[in-house]
Amino acid sequence: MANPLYDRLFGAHAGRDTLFLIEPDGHRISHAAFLARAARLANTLTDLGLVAGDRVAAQIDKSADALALYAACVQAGLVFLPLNTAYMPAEVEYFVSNAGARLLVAAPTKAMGLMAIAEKHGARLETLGQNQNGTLSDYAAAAKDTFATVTRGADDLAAILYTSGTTGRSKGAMLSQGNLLSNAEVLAATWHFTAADRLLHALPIFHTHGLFVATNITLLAGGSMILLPKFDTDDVIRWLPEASTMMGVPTFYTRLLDDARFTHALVAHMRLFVSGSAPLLAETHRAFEDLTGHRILERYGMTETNMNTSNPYAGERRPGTVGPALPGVEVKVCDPAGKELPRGEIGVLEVRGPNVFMGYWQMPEKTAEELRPDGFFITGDLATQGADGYVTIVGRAKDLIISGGFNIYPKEIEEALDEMPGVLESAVIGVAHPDMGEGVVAVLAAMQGLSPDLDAIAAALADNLARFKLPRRYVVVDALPRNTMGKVQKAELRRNYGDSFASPKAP
Ligand code: MLC
Ligand code: AMP
Repeated sequence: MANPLYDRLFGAHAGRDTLFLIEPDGHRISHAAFLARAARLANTLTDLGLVAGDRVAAQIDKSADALALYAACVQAGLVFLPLNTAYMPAEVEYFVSNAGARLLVAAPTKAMGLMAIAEKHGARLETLGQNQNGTLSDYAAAAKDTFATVTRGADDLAAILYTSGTTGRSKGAMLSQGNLLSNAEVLAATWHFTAADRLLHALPIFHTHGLFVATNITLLAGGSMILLPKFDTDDVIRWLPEASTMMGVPTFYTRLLDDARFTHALVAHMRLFVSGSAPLLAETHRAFEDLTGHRILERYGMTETNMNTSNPYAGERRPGTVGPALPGVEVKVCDPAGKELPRGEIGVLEVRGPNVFMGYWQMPEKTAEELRPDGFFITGDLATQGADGYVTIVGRAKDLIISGGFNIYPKEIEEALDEMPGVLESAVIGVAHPDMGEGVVAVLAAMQGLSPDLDAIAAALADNLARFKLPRRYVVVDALPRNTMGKVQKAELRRNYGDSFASPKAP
Protein backbone atom coordinates (compact mmCIF):
# COMPACT_ATOMS: atom_id res chain seq x y z
CA MET A 1 0.00 0.00 0.00
CA ALA A 2 1.30 3.47 -0.86
CA ASN A 3 0.25 5.24 2.33
CA PRO A 4 -1.63 2.85 4.61
CA LEU A 5 -3.17 5.43 6.93
CA TYR A 6 -4.37 7.68 4.13
CA ASP A 7 -5.52 4.80 1.96
CA ARG A 8 -7.58 3.12 4.68
CA LEU A 9 -9.07 6.16 6.42
CA PHE A 10 -9.50 8.57 3.56
CA GLY A 11 -8.63 7.19 0.12
CA ALA A 12 -11.08 4.31 0.55
CA HIS A 13 -13.90 6.86 0.24
CA ALA A 14 -12.70 8.46 -3.00
CA GLY A 15 -15.62 9.30 -5.24
CA ARG A 16 -18.22 8.43 -2.60
CA ASP A 17 -21.04 10.89 -2.14
CA THR A 18 -21.84 9.31 1.21
CA LEU A 19 -22.25 11.65 4.19
CA PHE A 20 -19.17 12.29 6.33
CA LEU A 21 -19.79 15.47 8.34
CA ILE A 22 -22.76 17.44 9.60
CA GLU A 23 -21.75 20.91 10.77
CA PRO A 24 -23.51 22.72 13.63
CA ASP A 25 -25.58 24.80 11.17
CA GLY A 26 -26.80 21.59 9.52
CA HIS A 27 -24.49 21.88 6.48
CA ARG A 28 -23.53 18.44 5.17
CA ILE A 29 -20.18 17.42 3.71
CA SER A 30 -19.78 14.17 1.78
CA HIS A 31 -16.72 11.97 1.94
CA ALA A 32 -15.80 13.03 -1.60
CA ALA A 33 -16.16 16.74 -0.83
CA PHE A 34 -14.07 16.32 2.32
CA LEU A 35 -11.33 14.53 0.37
CA ALA A 36 -11.31 17.34 -2.18
CA ARG A 37 -10.81 19.89 0.62
CA ALA A 38 -8.00 17.79 2.06
CA ALA A 39 -6.34 17.46 -1.36
CA ARG A 40 -6.49 21.23 -1.88
CA LEU A 41 -4.80 21.71 1.47
CA ALA A 42 -2.21 19.02 0.67
CA ASN A 43 -1.37 20.87 -2.57
CA THR A 44 -1.15 24.11 -0.62
CA LEU A 45 1.19 22.62 1.99
CA THR A 46 3.54 21.20 -0.63
CA ASP A 47 3.41 24.48 -2.60
CA LEU A 48 4.63 26.15 0.59
CA GLY A 49 7.70 23.94 0.36
CA LEU A 50 6.85 21.33 2.98
CA VAL A 51 8.20 17.84 2.34
CA ALA A 52 7.52 14.42 3.84
CA GLY A 53 8.51 14.25 7.51
CA ASP A 54 8.13 18.00 8.15
CA ARG A 55 6.18 18.88 11.28
CA VAL A 56 2.98 20.94 11.00
CA ALA A 57 1.90 22.41 14.34
CA ALA A 58 -1.75 23.47 14.45
CA GLN A 59 -3.50 25.49 17.14
CA ILE A 60 -6.84 25.87 15.43
CA ASP A 61 -10.48 25.71 16.38
CA LYS A 62 -12.48 22.61 15.66
CA SER A 63 -13.99 22.56 12.17
CA ALA A 64 -14.31 20.47 9.03
CA ASP A 65 -11.25 22.26 7.69
CA ALA A 66 -9.25 21.44 10.81
CA LEU A 67 -9.97 17.76 10.12
CA ALA A 68 -9.14 18.32 6.45
CA LEU A 69 -5.75 19.71 7.53
CA TYR A 70 -5.12 16.48 9.44
CA ALA A 71 -6.09 14.46 6.34
CA ALA A 72 -3.90 16.69 4.16
CA CYS A 73 -0.89 16.10 6.40
CA VAL A 74 -1.42 12.33 6.24
CA GLN A 75 -1.79 12.48 2.45
CA ALA A 76 1.34 14.62 2.01
CA GLY A 77 3.41 12.56 4.46
CA LEU A 78 3.67 15.46 6.92
CA VAL A 79 3.71 15.00 10.67
CA PHE A 80 0.60 16.48 12.29
CA LEU A 81 1.11 18.18 15.66
CA PRO A 82 -2.23 19.34 17.08
CA LEU A 83 -2.16 21.76 20.02
CA ASN A 84 -4.72 22.50 22.72
CA THR A 85 -6.50 25.74 21.80
CA ALA A 86 -6.24 26.83 25.45
CA TYR A 87 -2.43 26.99 25.36
CA MET A 88 -0.91 30.43 25.83
CA PRO A 89 1.77 31.65 23.39
CA ALA A 90 4.54 30.81 25.86
CA GLU A 91 3.32 27.21 25.91
CA VAL A 92 2.97 27.04 22.11
CA GLU A 93 6.52 28.34 21.73
CA TYR A 94 7.95 25.31 23.45
CA PHE A 95 6.14 22.87 21.15
CA VAL A 96 7.08 24.74 17.98
CA SER A 97 10.72 24.92 18.95
CA ASN A 98 11.00 21.42 20.41
CA ALA A 99 9.38 19.78 17.39
CA GLY A 100 11.22 22.00 14.92
CA ALA A 101 7.88 22.73 13.28
CA ARG A 102 8.25 24.11 9.74
CA LEU A 103 4.72 25.46 9.74
CA LEU A 104 2.54 26.79 12.53
CA VAL A 105 -1.14 27.01 11.63
CA ALA A 106 -3.04 29.35 13.95
CA ALA A 107 -6.63 30.46 14.32
CA PRO A 108 -6.94 33.84 12.59
CA THR A 109 -7.69 35.53 15.93
CA LYS A 110 -4.53 34.11 17.53
CA ALA A 111 -2.08 34.76 14.69
CA MET A 112 -0.85 38.13 15.93
CA GLY A 113 0.20 36.68 19.26
CA LEU A 114 2.12 33.84 17.58
CA MET A 115 3.89 35.74 14.82
CA ALA A 116 7.05 36.53 16.80
CA ILE A 117 7.26 32.95 18.04
CA ALA A 118 7.04 31.48 14.56
CA GLU A 119 9.66 33.90 13.28
CA LYS A 120 12.03 33.22 16.18
CA HIS A 121 11.95 29.47 15.54
CA GLY A 122 12.09 29.58 11.77
CA ALA A 123 8.53 28.34 11.28
CA ARG A 124 6.17 29.75 8.70
CA LEU A 125 2.89 31.06 10.13
CA GLU A 126 -0.43 30.58 8.32
CA THR A 127 -4.00 30.75 9.54
CA LEU A 128 -7.05 28.54 9.27
CA GLY A 129 -10.45 29.57 10.60
CA GLN A 130 -13.69 27.72 11.28
CA ASN A 131 -15.57 29.17 8.30
CA GLN A 132 -13.24 28.40 5.44
CA ASN A 133 -11.34 31.58 6.21
CA GLY A 134 -7.66 32.23 6.88
CA THR A 135 -4.62 32.30 4.62
CA LEU A 136 -4.44 28.53 4.15
CA SER A 137 -8.07 28.46 3.03
CA ASP A 138 -7.41 31.28 0.61
CA TYR A 139 -4.49 29.44 -1.00
CA ALA A 140 -6.44 26.16 -0.96
CA ALA A 141 -9.37 27.71 -2.81
CA ALA A 142 -7.10 28.19 -5.80
CA ALA A 143 -5.41 24.77 -5.53
CA LYS A 144 -6.23 21.55 -7.37
CA ASP A 145 -8.69 19.21 -5.67
CA THR A 146 -6.66 16.10 -6.38
CA PHE A 147 -3.26 15.28 -4.93
CA ALA A 148 -0.80 12.48 -5.63
CA THR A 149 -0.64 10.75 -2.24
CA VAL A 150 2.90 10.65 -0.85
CA THR A 151 4.21 7.14 -0.19
CA ARG A 152 4.60 6.28 3.49
CA GLY A 153 5.03 3.07 5.44
CA ALA A 154 3.51 1.72 8.63
CA ASP A 155 6.64 2.73 10.57
CA ASP A 156 6.67 6.31 9.33
CA LEU A 157 5.76 9.07 11.74
CA ALA A 158 2.20 10.36 11.32
CA ALA A 159 1.69 12.58 14.37
CA ILE A 160 3.38 13.99 17.43
CA LEU A 161 1.20 14.64 20.46
CA TYR A 162 2.79 16.41 23.38
CA THR A 163 2.21 15.03 26.82
CA SER A 164 3.54 16.80 29.88
CA GLY A 165 6.03 15.11 32.09
CA THR A 166 6.08 14.65 35.84
CA THR A 167 9.54 16.16 35.66
CA GLY A 168 10.88 18.59 33.13
CA ARG A 169 9.22 19.76 29.97
CA SER A 170 6.56 18.16 27.80
CA LYS A 171 7.51 15.22 25.67
CA GLY A 172 6.40 14.66 22.09
CA ALA A 173 4.91 11.19 21.73
CA MET A 174 5.75 9.94 18.24
CA LEU A 175 2.87 8.00 16.70
CA SER A 176 3.44 6.03 13.53
CA GLN A 177 0.94 5.31 10.81
CA GLY A 178 0.85 1.73 12.05
CA ASN A 179 0.15 2.80 15.65
CA LEU A 180 -2.89 4.80 14.59
CA LEU A 181 -4.20 2.41 11.97
CA SER A 182 -3.90 -0.76 14.04
CA ASN A 183 -5.78 0.85 16.93
CA ALA A 184 -8.53 2.24 14.72
CA GLU A 185 -9.01 -1.19 13.16
CA VAL A 186 -9.22 -2.96 16.49
CA LEU A 187 -11.61 -0.40 17.99
CA ALA A 188 -13.91 -0.22 14.99
CA ALA A 189 -14.23 -4.01 15.06
CA THR A 190 -14.56 -4.28 18.85
CA TRP A 191 -17.24 -1.59 19.06
CA HIS A 192 -19.04 -2.77 15.88
CA PHE A 193 -18.71 0.52 14.00
CA THR A 194 -20.23 0.49 10.50
CA ALA A 195 -21.08 2.92 7.73
CA ALA A 196 -24.53 3.27 9.31
CA ASP A 197 -23.09 4.92 12.42
CA ARG A 198 -23.41 8.62 13.10
CA LEU A 199 -21.15 9.78 15.91
CA LEU A 200 -22.03 12.84 17.97
CA HIS A 201 -18.60 14.47 18.16
CA ALA A 202 -18.31 17.03 20.98
CA LEU A 203 -14.70 16.30 22.01
CA PRO A 204 -11.74 18.50 21.15
CA ILE A 205 -9.75 17.26 18.14
CA PHE A 206 -6.29 18.04 19.49
CA HIS A 207 -6.14 14.88 21.63
CA THR A 208 -6.11 11.15 21.07
CA HIS A 209 -9.73 10.75 22.15
CA GLY A 210 -11.36 13.19 19.73
CA LEU A 211 -8.91 12.82 16.84
CA PHE A 212 -7.75 9.24 16.74
CA VAL A 213 -10.42 7.31 18.63
CA ALA A 214 -13.58 9.12 17.50
CA THR A 215 -12.53 10.40 14.07
CA ASN A 216 -10.29 7.60 12.82
CA ILE A 217 -12.83 4.93 13.72
CA THR A 218 -15.66 6.76 12.01
CA LEU A 219 -13.51 7.24 8.91
CA LEU A 220 -12.42 3.62 8.86
CA ALA A 221 -16.01 2.42 9.11
CA GLY A 222 -17.20 4.91 6.47
CA GLY A 223 -19.70 6.44 8.90
CA SER A 224 -20.57 10.06 9.62
CA MET A 225 -20.11 12.56 12.43
CA ILE A 226 -22.05 15.50 13.79
CA LEU A 227 -19.14 17.86 14.38
CA LEU A 228 -19.95 20.18 17.29
CA PRO A 229 -17.33 22.82 18.15
CA LYS A 230 -17.26 21.73 21.80
CA PHE A 231 -19.36 20.04 24.47
CA ASP A 232 -22.36 22.20 25.21
CA THR A 233 -25.21 20.45 26.99
CA ASP A 234 -27.93 22.27 25.01
CA ASP A 235 -26.34 21.41 21.66
CA VAL A 236 -25.70 17.81 22.60
CA ILE A 237 -29.29 17.33 23.71
CA ARG A 238 -30.50 18.95 20.48
CA TRP A 239 -28.35 16.70 18.28
CA LEU A 240 -28.63 13.37 20.12
CA PRO A 241 -31.78 12.36 18.22
CA GLU A 242 -29.73 12.46 14.97
CA ALA A 243 -26.88 10.32 16.31
CA SER A 244 -26.28 6.62 16.85
CA THR A 245 -23.13 6.80 18.99
CA MET A 246 -21.34 9.25 21.26
CA MET A 247 -17.91 9.30 22.88
CA GLY A 248 -17.03 11.45 25.83
CA VAL A 249 -15.08 12.07 28.98
CA PRO A 250 -16.98 11.36 32.22
CA THR A 251 -17.86 15.06 32.62
CA PHE A 252 -20.06 14.78 29.49
CA TYR A 253 -22.10 12.05 31.14
CA THR A 254 -22.43 13.67 34.56
CA ARG A 255 -23.54 16.93 32.91
CA LEU A 256 -26.15 15.12 30.81
CA LEU A 257 -27.45 13.25 33.84
CA ASP A 258 -27.88 16.59 35.62
CA ASP A 259 -30.19 17.89 32.89
CA ALA A 260 -33.92 17.16 33.07
CA ARG A 261 -34.17 17.07 29.25
CA PHE A 262 -31.85 14.07 29.14
CA THR A 263 -34.36 11.22 29.24
CA HIS A 264 -34.81 7.58 28.33
CA ALA A 265 -36.85 8.58 25.28
CA LEU A 266 -34.21 11.02 24.03
CA VAL A 267 -31.59 8.27 23.66
CA ALA A 268 -33.69 5.12 23.21
CA HIS A 269 -32.48 4.88 19.59
CA MET A 270 -28.76 5.17 20.43
CA ARG A 271 -26.47 2.22 19.76
CA LEU A 272 -23.48 3.04 21.96
CA PHE A 273 -22.05 5.47 24.51
CA VAL A 274 -18.29 5.25 25.15
CA SER A 275 -16.39 6.88 28.02
CA GLY A 276 -12.68 7.35 28.60
CA SER A 277 -9.70 9.64 29.31
CA ALA A 278 -10.55 9.75 33.03
CA PRO A 279 -12.21 7.40 35.51
CA LEU A 280 -15.96 7.00 35.13
CA LEU A 281 -17.39 6.55 38.60
CA ALA A 282 -19.30 3.31 39.01
CA GLU A 283 -22.16 5.41 40.41
CA THR A 284 -22.29 7.44 37.17
CA HIS A 285 -22.34 4.22 35.15
CA ARG A 286 -25.26 2.93 37.24
CA ALA A 287 -27.19 6.20 37.23
CA PHE A 288 -26.83 6.33 33.44
CA GLU A 289 -28.15 2.80 33.08
CA ASP A 290 -31.02 3.45 35.49
CA LEU A 291 -32.13 6.48 33.52
CA THR A 292 -31.48 5.40 29.95
CA GLY A 293 -31.11 1.64 29.92
CA HIS A 294 -27.70 2.11 28.24
CA ARG A 295 -24.56 0.69 29.80
CA ILE A 296 -21.73 3.11 29.04
CA LEU A 297 -18.78 1.26 27.54
CA GLU A 298 -15.63 2.36 29.35
CA ARG A 299 -12.21 1.97 27.78
CA TYR A 300 -8.72 3.00 28.82
CA GLY A 301 -5.86 4.51 26.90
CA MET A 302 -3.28 7.23 26.72
CA THR A 303 -1.50 9.48 24.28
CA GLU A 304 1.52 7.20 24.03
CA THR A 305 -0.43 4.02 23.48
CA ASN A 306 -3.80 4.87 21.96
CA MET A 307 -6.36 2.50 23.48
CA ASN A 308 -5.27 -0.49 25.53
CA THR A 309 -8.31 -2.04 27.17
CA SER A 310 -12.04 -1.91 26.64
CA ASN A 311 -15.11 -3.31 28.23
CA PRO A 312 -16.73 -5.70 25.76
CA TYR A 313 -19.42 -4.71 23.30
CA ALA A 314 -21.48 -7.84 23.80
CA GLY A 315 -20.27 -9.11 27.19
CA GLU A 316 -20.40 -7.59 30.63
CA ARG A 317 -19.62 -3.86 30.80
CA ARG A 318 -18.48 -3.84 34.40
CA PRO A 319 -18.82 -0.49 36.23
CA GLY A 320 -15.57 0.82 37.69
CA THR A 321 -13.42 -1.30 35.37
CA VAL A 322 -11.85 -0.60 31.99
CA GLY A 323 -12.30 -4.16 30.73
CA PRO A 324 -9.75 -6.63 29.38
CA ALA A 325 -6.91 -5.93 26.92
CA LEU A 326 -7.97 -5.18 23.36
CA PRO A 327 -7.14 -7.86 20.76
CA GLY A 328 -3.43 -7.69 19.90
CA VAL A 329 -2.58 -5.66 23.01
CA GLU A 330 -0.81 -7.20 26.02
CA VAL A 331 -1.29 -5.73 29.48
CA LYS A 332 0.32 -6.78 32.75
CA VAL A 333 0.37 -5.43 36.29
CA CYS A 334 3.96 -5.21 37.47
CA ASP A 335 6.26 -4.33 40.32
CA PRO A 336 8.64 -1.42 39.76
CA ALA A 337 11.21 -3.75 38.16
CA GLY A 338 8.69 -4.87 35.56
CA LYS A 339 8.01 -8.31 37.07
CA GLU A 340 4.41 -9.35 36.62
CA LEU A 341 2.48 -9.56 39.90
CA PRO A 342 -0.07 -12.24 40.73
CA ARG A 343 -3.60 -11.45 39.55
CA GLY A 344 -5.50 -9.26 42.00
CA GLU A 345 -2.45 -7.40 43.31
CA ILE A 346 -1.99 -3.68 42.76
CA GLY A 347 0.96 -2.58 40.62
CA VAL A 348 1.88 -0.42 37.66
CA LEU A 349 0.20 -1.30 34.40
CA GLU A 350 2.50 -2.02 31.48
CA VAL A 351 1.30 -2.43 27.90
CA ARG A 352 2.72 -3.73 24.63
CA GLY A 353 1.32 -3.95 21.14
CA PRO A 354 1.18 -2.35 17.69
CA ASN A 355 -0.61 0.59 19.32
CA VAL A 356 2.38 1.58 21.48
CA PHE A 357 4.22 4.68 20.27
CA MET A 358 7.71 4.89 18.75
CA GLY A 359 9.21 6.93 21.60
CA TYR A 360 9.53 10.58 22.58
CA TRP A 361 10.64 13.06 19.95
CA GLN A 362 14.40 13.62 20.33
CA MET A 363 14.39 12.44 23.96
CA PRO A 364 16.01 8.99 23.91
CA GLU A 365 16.69 9.07 27.64
CA LYS A 366 13.02 9.78 28.47
CA THR A 367 11.98 7.05 26.05
CA ALA A 368 14.32 4.60 27.77
CA GLU A 369 12.82 5.47 31.16
CA GLU A 370 9.31 4.49 30.09
CA LEU A 371 9.64 2.07 27.21
CA ARG A 372 11.33 -1.20 28.15
CA PRO A 373 13.69 -2.92 25.68
CA ASP A 374 11.12 -5.71 25.25
CA GLY A 375 8.52 -3.18 24.06
CA PHE A 376 6.42 -2.85 27.21
CA PHE A 377 5.45 0.74 28.01
CA ILE A 378 5.26 1.72 31.69
CA THR A 379 1.97 3.62 31.88
CA GLY A 380 2.37 5.05 35.39
CA ASP A 381 -1.21 3.99 36.14
CA LEU A 382 -1.83 1.78 39.18
CA ALA A 383 -4.12 -1.12 38.41
CA THR A 384 -5.31 -4.57 39.30
CA GLN A 385 -6.30 -7.30 36.89
CA GLY A 386 -8.87 -9.93 37.76
CA ALA A 387 -8.63 -13.61 36.89
CA ASP A 388 -10.98 -12.92 33.98
CA GLY A 389 -8.64 -10.26 32.58
CA TYR A 390 -10.71 -7.22 33.54
CA VAL A 391 -8.48 -4.29 34.52
CA THR A 392 -9.37 -1.78 37.22
CA ILE A 393 -7.43 1.48 37.36
CA VAL A 394 -7.03 2.22 41.06
CA GLY A 395 -4.75 5.26 41.01
CA ARG A 396 -1.65 6.78 39.50
CA ALA A 397 2.01 6.26 40.30
CA LYS A 398 2.69 9.44 38.31
CA ASP A 399 2.00 12.85 39.80
CA LEU A 400 -0.79 13.85 37.44
CA ILE A 401 -4.17 15.54 37.77
CA ILE A 402 -6.91 14.76 35.22
CA SER A 403 -9.47 17.54 35.13
CA GLY A 404 -12.37 17.16 32.72
CA GLY A 405 -10.18 14.83 30.66
CA PHE A 406 -7.28 17.32 30.40
CA ASN A 407 -4.00 16.30 31.98
CA ILE A 408 -2.39 18.76 34.35
CA TYR A 409 1.10 18.13 35.65
CA PRO A 410 1.52 19.56 39.18
CA LYS A 411 5.24 20.03 38.63
CA GLU A 412 4.64 22.63 35.93
CA ILE A 413 2.34 24.67 38.20
CA GLU A 414 4.60 24.25 41.23
CA GLU A 415 7.60 25.57 39.30
CA ALA A 416 5.61 28.69 38.39
CA LEU A 417 4.30 29.13 41.95
CA ASP A 418 7.74 28.74 43.51
CA GLU A 419 8.89 31.82 41.58
CA MET A 420 6.16 34.00 43.06
CA PRO A 421 6.96 36.66 45.69
CA GLY A 422 6.46 35.46 49.24
CA VAL A 423 6.22 31.78 48.25
CA LEU A 424 8.82 29.52 49.82
CA GLU A 425 7.57 26.36 48.17
CA SER A 426 4.36 24.85 46.85
CA ALA A 427 2.49 21.62 46.31
CA VAL A 428 -0.24 21.27 43.72
CA ILE A 429 -2.79 18.52 44.20
CA GLY A 430 -5.95 17.24 42.53
CA VAL A 431 -9.01 16.61 44.68
CA ALA A 432 -12.53 15.45 43.90
CA HIS A 433 -14.49 17.95 41.83
CA PRO A 434 -18.18 17.36 41.11
CA ASP A 435 -18.01 18.47 37.47
CA MET A 436 -14.42 17.91 36.33
CA GLY A 437 -13.65 14.74 38.31
CA GLU A 438 -10.57 16.38 39.79
CA GLY A 439 -9.94 20.06 40.51
CA VAL A 440 -6.63 21.80 41.13
CA VAL A 441 -5.68 23.05 44.62
CA ALA A 442 -2.41 24.92 45.28
CA VAL A 443 -0.92 24.66 48.75
CA LEU A 444 1.65 27.37 49.38
CA ALA A 445 4.22 27.55 52.17
CA ALA A 446 4.90 31.23 52.80
CA MET A 447 8.35 32.71 53.31
CA GLN A 448 8.84 33.60 56.92
CA GLY A 449 7.02 36.79 57.88
CA LEU A 450 5.46 37.22 54.43
CA SER A 451 1.93 36.57 53.24
CA PRO A 452 1.73 35.88 49.52
CA ASP A 453 -0.71 38.03 47.53
CA LEU A 454 -2.97 35.30 46.13
CA ASP A 455 -4.77 37.53 43.61
CA ALA A 456 -1.49 38.73 42.18
CA ILE A 457 -0.19 35.15 42.02
CA ALA A 458 -3.32 33.91 40.22
CA ALA A 459 -3.06 36.77 37.72
CA ALA A 460 0.63 36.15 37.09
CA LEU A 461 0.05 32.44 36.47
CA ALA A 462 -2.71 33.23 33.98
CA ASP A 463 -0.23 35.11 31.78
CA ASN A 464 1.67 31.99 30.84
CA LEU A 465 -0.46 28.94 31.59
CA ALA A 466 -3.60 27.66 29.87
CA ARG A 467 -6.62 28.50 32.02
CA PHE A 468 -7.63 24.88 32.58
CA LYS A 469 -4.35 24.39 34.48
CA LEU A 470 -4.91 27.26 36.91
CA PRO A 471 -5.52 26.36 40.56
CA ARG A 472 -9.15 26.93 41.54
CA ARG A 473 -8.31 27.03 45.25
CA TYR A 474 -5.28 28.36 47.14
CA VAL A 475 -4.30 27.41 50.68
CA VAL A 476 -1.43 29.04 52.60
CA VAL A 477 0.31 26.92 55.25
CA ASP A 478 3.32 27.40 57.50
CA ALA A 479 5.13 24.37 56.08
CA LEU A 480 4.40 21.51 53.71
CA PRO A 481 4.09 18.09 55.36
CA ARG A 482 7.15 15.93 54.62
CA ASN A 483 8.13 12.36 55.43
CA THR A 484 11.44 11.40 57.00
CA MET A 485 13.04 11.33 53.54
CA GLY A 486 11.98 14.95 53.07
CA LYS A 487 9.39 14.11 50.39
CA VAL A 488 6.23 16.24 50.36
CA GLN A 489 3.26 14.17 51.53
CA LYS A 490 0.72 14.83 48.83
CA ALA A 491 -1.58 12.08 50.11
CA GLU A 492 -1.86 13.94 53.40
CA LEU A 493 -2.60 17.19 51.59
CA ARG A 494 -5.27 15.46 49.50
CA ARG A 495 -6.86 14.18 52.71
CA ASN A 496 -6.72 17.62 54.34
CA TYR A 497 -8.12 19.54 51.38
CA GLY A 498 -10.18 16.77 49.78
CA ASP A 499 -13.45 18.64 50.23
CA SER A 500 -12.27 21.91 48.66
CA PHE A 501 -14.87 21.59 45.89
CA ALA A 502 -17.55 19.89 47.96
CA SER A 503 -20.20 22.49 47.21
CA PRO A 504 -22.25 21.42 44.15
CA LYS A 505 -21.70 24.74 42.36
CA ALA A 506 -17.93 24.79 42.88
CA PRO A 507 -16.31 26.82 40.07
C1 MLC B 1 -12.38 24.06 30.48
N1 MLC B 1 -11.99 24.58 31.67
C2 MLC B 1 -11.47 23.62 32.41
C3 MLC B 1 -11.52 22.47 31.62
N2 MLC B 1 -12.10 22.77 30.43
N3 MLC B 1 -10.95 23.65 33.65
C4 MLC B 1 -10.45 22.51 34.12
N4 MLC B 1 -10.48 21.34 33.42
C5 MLC B 1 -11.01 21.29 32.16
N5 MLC B 1 -11.03 20.17 31.47
C6 MLC B 1 -12.13 25.95 32.17
C7 MLC B 1 -11.77 27.02 31.16
O1 MLC B 1 -10.41 27.31 31.24
C8 MLC B 1 -12.64 28.16 31.63
O2 MLC B 1 -12.01 28.73 32.76
C9 MLC B 1 -13.89 27.48 32.10
O3 MLC B 1 -13.51 26.13 32.43
C10 MLC B 1 -14.97 27.43 31.04
O4 MLC B 1 -14.41 27.02 29.80
P1 MLC B 1 -15.23 26.19 28.73
O5 MLC B 1 -14.39 25.98 27.51
O6 MLC B 1 -16.59 26.81 28.56
O7 MLC B 1 -15.35 24.82 29.49
P2 MLC B 1 -16.29 23.65 29.19
O8 MLC B 1 -16.88 23.79 27.83
O9 MLC B 1 -17.17 23.48 30.34
O10 MLC B 1 -15.24 22.41 29.08
C11 MLC B 1 -15.20 21.36 29.94
C12 MLC B 1 -15.09 20.07 29.14
C13 MLC B 1 -13.84 20.17 28.22
C14 MLC B 1 -14.97 18.94 30.11
C15 MLC B 1 -16.32 19.88 28.28
O11 MLC B 1 -12.68 20.43 29.00
C16 MLC B 1 -13.61 18.97 27.39
O12 MLC B 1 -14.17 18.81 26.30
N6 MLC B 1 -12.76 18.04 27.84
C17 MLC B 1 -12.38 16.86 27.08
C18 MLC B 1 -10.90 16.67 27.13
C19 MLC B 1 -10.45 15.50 26.27
O13 MLC B 1 -10.88 15.29 25.15
N7 MLC B 1 -9.53 14.70 26.78
C20 MLC B 1 -9.00 13.57 26.04
C21 MLC B 1 -7.49 13.48 26.26
S1 MLC B 1 -6.88 12.05 25.36
P3 MLC B 1 -12.07 30.27 33.08
O14 MLC B 1 -11.10 30.41 34.21
O15 MLC B 1 -11.64 30.96 31.83
O16 MLC B 1 -13.49 30.54 33.46
C22 MLC B 1 -6.61 10.91 26.58
C23 MLC B 1 -6.37 9.53 26.17
C24 MLC B 1 -7.64 8.78 26.33
O17 MLC B 1 -6.73 11.19 27.71
O18 MLC B 1 -7.66 7.75 27.02
O19 MLC B 1 -8.61 9.23 25.77
P1 AMP C 1 -3.20 11.33 28.28
O1 AMP C 1 -1.77 11.36 28.65
O2 AMP C 1 -3.84 12.65 28.12
O3 AMP C 1 -3.38 10.49 27.11
O4 AMP C 1 -3.96 10.66 29.49
C1 AMP C 1 -3.84 9.30 29.73
C2 AMP C 1 -4.22 8.98 31.13
O5 AMP C 1 -5.63 9.14 31.29
C3 AMP C 1 -3.97 7.54 31.48
O6 AMP C 1 -2.62 7.30 31.80
C4 AMP C 1 -4.91 7.35 32.64
O7 AMP C 1 -4.33 7.86 33.83
C5 AMP C 1 -6.09 8.22 32.26
N1 AMP C 1 -7.22 7.44 31.71
C6 AMP C 1 -7.58 7.28 30.43
N2 AMP C 1 -8.70 6.51 30.35
C7 AMP C 1 -9.05 6.19 31.62
C8 AMP C 1 -10.10 5.45 32.22
N3 AMP C 1 -11.07 4.89 31.50
N4 AMP C 1 -10.11 5.33 33.58
C9 AMP C 1 -9.15 5.90 34.33
N5 AMP C 1 -8.15 6.63 33.83
C10 AMP C 1 -8.09 6.78 32.49
